Amino acid sequence: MDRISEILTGDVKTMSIAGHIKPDGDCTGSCMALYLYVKKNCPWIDVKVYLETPKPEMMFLQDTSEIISENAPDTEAPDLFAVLDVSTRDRIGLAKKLLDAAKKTVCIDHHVSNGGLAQINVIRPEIGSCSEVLYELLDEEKIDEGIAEALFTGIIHDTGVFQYTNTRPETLRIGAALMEKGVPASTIIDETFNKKTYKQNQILGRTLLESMLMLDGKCIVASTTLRDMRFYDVTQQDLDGIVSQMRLTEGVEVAVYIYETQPQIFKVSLRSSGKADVCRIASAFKGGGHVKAAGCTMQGNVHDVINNLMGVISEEINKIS
Ligand SMILES: [Mn+2]
Repeated sequence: MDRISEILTGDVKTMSIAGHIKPDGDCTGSCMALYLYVKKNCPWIDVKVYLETPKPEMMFLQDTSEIISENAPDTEAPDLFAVLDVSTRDRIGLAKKLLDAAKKTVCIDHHVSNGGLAQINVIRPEIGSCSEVLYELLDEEKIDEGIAEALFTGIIHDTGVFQYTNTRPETLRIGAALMEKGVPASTIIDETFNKKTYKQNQILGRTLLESMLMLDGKCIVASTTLRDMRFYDVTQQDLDGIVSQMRLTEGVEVAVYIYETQPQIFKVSLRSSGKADVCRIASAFKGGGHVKAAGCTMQGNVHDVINNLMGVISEEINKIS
């Protein structure tokens, strides 16, 4: 399939759209963009969007109040079912059964691991966000400001505001085209991506303050215990982004952030500045991930966990220096 118009044909009277469970910015953005696009341009189609309640900062997108989060679809199967940003069946959630029931199914995605779960599959692992994959299927002149906002939001979330290595020259050209539709770019970037709650800033500050440089400054380590989390009244989600900030410390090759999920059980987050392979470090403790971002789970007290990690990390750092 090259154009979305190939499937939005006159015989399609009903359509459902779904993203993945725990929808992130790209998932919410791409699902809402397609929903708004069909509503605006295909008045003959009765379209529904199934998605777990998005994060509060995403709710400014047009028509998010129409998202169906609670009730699973009724028995009537739609003519067309589209899944976006979903790499495996079991991540579809509420609307999963429509994949077998719908007359026609399409999957639009960018995950390398997606083997193609629908009848028609547009899977582009070389593209940084599902929202960009979708954009390239849409007719530019049919994109209005609301659709553009949803696509723009999706793109900035999966590319870290055009900053990760998955950002292509074309990503910036698409971003520019969407801005020309009237997208308030800097407001969306601040409100949905940069903004932190006061509590999130407090735990970030405390973690950085108590971080330690080890291995001649090539490794930075910090920890958060359940006690700290209770003190600052934060959840695991509030800890997102801390390890990325630690990684930006000058001279650091590996950043290690550990936080307690249950008494004496720690989630270990590892980031590399480029040369060290943190996936190899995580694998030594039955974890995994990518070369530059990986994780594992370890048991014991904070000091045991850090000691056990340091042996493997110093080996990895010795390899690259
Ligand atoms: Mn995505």
